[in-house]
Amino acid sequence: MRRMSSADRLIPPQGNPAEMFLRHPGNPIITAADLPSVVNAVFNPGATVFEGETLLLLRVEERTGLSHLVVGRSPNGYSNWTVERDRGMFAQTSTFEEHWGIEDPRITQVGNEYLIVYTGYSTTGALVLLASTRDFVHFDRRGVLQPPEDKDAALFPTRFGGRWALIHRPTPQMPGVGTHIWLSWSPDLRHFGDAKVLLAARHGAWWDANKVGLGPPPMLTHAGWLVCYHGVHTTPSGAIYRLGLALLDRDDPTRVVARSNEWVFGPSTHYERTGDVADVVFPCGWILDDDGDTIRMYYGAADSVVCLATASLKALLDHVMTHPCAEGDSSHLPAPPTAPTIGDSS
Ligand code: BMA
Repeated sequence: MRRMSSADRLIPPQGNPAEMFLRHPGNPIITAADLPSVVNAVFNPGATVFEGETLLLLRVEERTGLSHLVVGRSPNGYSNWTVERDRGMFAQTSTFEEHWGIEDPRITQVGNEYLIVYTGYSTTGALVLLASTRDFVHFDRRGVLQPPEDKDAALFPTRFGGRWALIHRPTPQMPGVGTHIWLSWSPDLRHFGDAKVLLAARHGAWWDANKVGLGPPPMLTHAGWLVCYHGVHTTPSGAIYRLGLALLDRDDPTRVVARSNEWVFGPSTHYERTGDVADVVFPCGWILDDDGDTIRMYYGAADSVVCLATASLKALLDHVMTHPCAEGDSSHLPAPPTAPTIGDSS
């Protein structure tokens, strides 16, 4: 048997059957060097199809540390990217909501309108904001959807019984209780309520223990809503951001039909393992190709560059459905409180 050399261990696991997404050989597809002015980093893009092209809303972090959302376009979604430095949403730093920049957009198309749910870095912490546009030139700011501390949010493209559904990720103040993904409802995109935990962080050694958050907006498939989420695994040398899958009922998105056990994509290449924040893959957008099966996932790597990975929708669905959540199964919910032990005086 051939002994494994240290060089072998450095080969990225392309084609590893456990990794369901294949990295584009041209990665990273957009870097700070592709912008006409000097910026620190470009990462965590939202993605959509606009006027027949793939449009990314790129998080561009200036050398002040503040981020804006800048338009990048490609005719085929793989190459020939154009970054329009002056086109996009620029943080309104005179407002408290966007005082320290805007980050991580998720784009949901509803008819001719694009609903952009993004994180505002406010003077009171991260909050969930909504803007809409029809042309990616003019942006109509529609206010705060969730107060701090909350982020990683996106809207579904359809209403359920007349109500909009928002997936989001509030951060509890109490230490040690887990940071879970929630779903809230709204009749008008202004008032939100009827909130429920949708996917809870797991516990202990799990890859998605303690902290999870939504990736791209949910994708409607014949089997239900496909959700890609990140899990944050804490190690002595820092956090590792990896991705997992869940499937929600088509008509009742609060019902989790399936949830993968293993992560399906994680940092392994040099551009994912090294950068401003090491060991991060963070997608905010994905697009189903015209072939009806190829998913193009756009993600930030190491909070520094923009990358692309593809997967087969059929393969993702086959995989997630091997982990069904039985009716009444609450394993995706936070663990119930444990009973106090005898002698516990607290
Ligand atoms: C999350 C978000 C992302 C970032 C990630 C890793 O909380 O702030 O913007 O990519 O952390 O640093």
